[in-house]
Amino acid sequence: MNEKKTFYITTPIYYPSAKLHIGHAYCTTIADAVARFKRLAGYEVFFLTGSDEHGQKIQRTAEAENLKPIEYVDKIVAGFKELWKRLEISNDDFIRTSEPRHHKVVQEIFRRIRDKGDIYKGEYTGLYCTPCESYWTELQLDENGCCPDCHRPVEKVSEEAYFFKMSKYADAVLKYIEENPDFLEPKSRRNEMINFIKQGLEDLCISRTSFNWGIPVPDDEKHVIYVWFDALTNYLTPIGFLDDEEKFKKFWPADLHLVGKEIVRFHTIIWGCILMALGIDLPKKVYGHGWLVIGGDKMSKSKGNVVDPMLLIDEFSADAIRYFLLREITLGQDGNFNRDALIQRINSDLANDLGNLLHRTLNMIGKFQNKILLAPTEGTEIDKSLKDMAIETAKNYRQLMEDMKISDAVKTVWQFIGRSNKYIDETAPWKLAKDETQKQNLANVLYNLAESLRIISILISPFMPATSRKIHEQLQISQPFEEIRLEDAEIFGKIEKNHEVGKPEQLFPRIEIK
Ligand code: ME8
Repeated sequence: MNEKKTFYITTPIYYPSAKLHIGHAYCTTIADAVARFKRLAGYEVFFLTGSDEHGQKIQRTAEAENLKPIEYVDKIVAGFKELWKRLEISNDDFIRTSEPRHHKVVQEIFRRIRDKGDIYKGEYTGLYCTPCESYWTELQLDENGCCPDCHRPVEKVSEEAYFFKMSKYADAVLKYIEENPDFLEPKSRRNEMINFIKQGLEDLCISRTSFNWGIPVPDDEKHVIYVWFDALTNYLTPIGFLDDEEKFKKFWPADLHLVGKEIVRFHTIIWGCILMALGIDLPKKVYGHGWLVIGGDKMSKSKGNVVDPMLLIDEFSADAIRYFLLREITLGQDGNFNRDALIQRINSDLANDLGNLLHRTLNMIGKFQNKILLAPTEGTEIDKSLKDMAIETAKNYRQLMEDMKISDAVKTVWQFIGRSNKYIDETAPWKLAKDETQKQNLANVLYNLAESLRIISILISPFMPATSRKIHEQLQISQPFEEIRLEDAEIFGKIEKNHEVGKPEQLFPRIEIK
């Protein structure tokens, strides 16, 4: 039986405390490129993103705006969804932690772990700012040891809270990380986590009584379940954890949790301990990507250096932004966001290299062969080397994408685009067109260029879905766009003879640098 391969990929669920910035769009765009690649490679994909809506901060922000917390988050989450739509994010579900389907899962997990004795009631002691009604850790305090928000003194305060016995699972999670080298990537983050666990894990405080915007603890409703115990479990909710056993079996363990580097610890250690307590397999891979920085500083609302992705999309198009993020930043490392570099990439890689290749090719097929591609023959050495490179590119691309070397995969495709442009210069079809004896050579060159573009349009579809579709349409490929698979890019010569291509239309206008 030909069993379908499945792939379950998640982004973090984002806090709706602020407008999303280009750093959040970066994480979601990578996940989208991976999800689209896996679909292209024939996997049945489930791609999840969502919003992490509970907590005191959100409750307080809502109150300041005279709104109920749910009214406040509804507004913000609508903005998330709008952004993901504009960026062509192809998520299969959007989970909100405020949804009843999620409450049910969190409470059931709490019950199961409590029933086996791994949750107990204790006392949480922290540094409390009374005017802000907030707990802070030592590290979060300002330079005078005061509240980082209002800068007034904090005091040590205790409240009743539930704790999860993380310490009990420390050794098992450590062993798991050590024995499964693929579980945590990039590899550089593994040692960090191993050292962290070796210093000893404290039990995790998982409830609060000082606010009520959260999921109530079953049978003890003055407590709400706090932060990670609520947030991480989101990954189980949409794939049928409590209500569709077959679906759950199909998609769990998750193939990839893609997260920012600062939350790798929660996704490997805390999540690992929770899942072990539940007797559920750990995800296959947690990948920690780097940050988008501006002049060396992490982009974040509190630093006031955020770039609004909506404005960028309005100005440059979603595909241009996607291209820049995927190409410019090596996954796993921090990368600089820079407007001039973005404009330069658009002008050189998109308008010039890709845009011109399509435009010149379609123009020449129109002018010299009345838009018709004639049957090709084997051709010259130059023709052969182009064809070989096309096949080689598709093969390398598959491997690089499987290895999450996304930026290298983009570069490989652009090398082939560069080669194709050079092929035009080398074969000079305008000269061939003037010579009756070169008719077959001309037909070969134009056919090979159209085929190269067909292959390029497939390979770029995970990065730039709209551009891929435009090329597909202008080439007038008869195979429906949605049905195209990676295998179609691994064969040179799929376009039928006498195929008619369309009119060239500009893909990316050049941007004037002010
Ligand atoms: O951490 N560059 O939510 P969040 C790259 N709710 N990535 C960035 C970034 C930047 N400048 N700024 C933020 C949370 N991110 C939790 C997650 S998951 C069960 C709960 C990334 O909205 C960040 O690294 O603060 C993180 O992966 C994601 O945005 C969500 O951040």
